Amino acid sequence: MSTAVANDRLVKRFEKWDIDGNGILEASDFQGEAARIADNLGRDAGSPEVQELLAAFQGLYEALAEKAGVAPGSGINRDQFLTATGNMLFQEGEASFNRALSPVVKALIRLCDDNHDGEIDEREFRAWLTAVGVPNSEVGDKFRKVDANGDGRLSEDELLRVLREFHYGRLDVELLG
Ligand SMILES: [Ca+2]
Ligand SMILES: [Ca+2]
Ligand SMILES: [Ca+2]
Repeated sequence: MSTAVANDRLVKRFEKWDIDGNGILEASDFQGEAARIADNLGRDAGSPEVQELLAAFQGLYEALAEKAGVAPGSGINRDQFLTATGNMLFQEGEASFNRALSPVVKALIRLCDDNHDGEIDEREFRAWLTAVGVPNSEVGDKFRKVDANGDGRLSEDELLRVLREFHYGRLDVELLG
């Protein structure tokens, strides 16, 4: 795959996150996305896990706004989003991507980790992926792709790697729907 694939995925990501479809990413879009995931998982909006996910999405939004050079209150348009995320992926690299996305991955793990072992087994992963809209029939295959060390559980590192590889256009497993 290539930069073109990566760019295509960023365009789709923008459109997905622009929940109200007004062509601008705002904090309210990110809050809406976090709330949608929590709701699909059947989690109570007032629970600490959902609050953590909302805070993580808010932090991601603010980090993107900063990279795009816009005040958080004014929103991020499509070109600004593509430039900011493109720089993050292809110039700043892995560490920058991990810094921006790690709180979201951590919060998602906490939200889906029913047996509280700090990792995601296949049953927990199924709830996660179907909550972000991935068809049930694709979950088993994706689980095996994410589980790099084959121990039957997904760690934060394994999940973060796959999220990164997806946005580099190197792997076809989408964890955020
Ligand atoms: Ca919007
Ligand atoms: Ca678990
Ligand atoms: Ca593993």
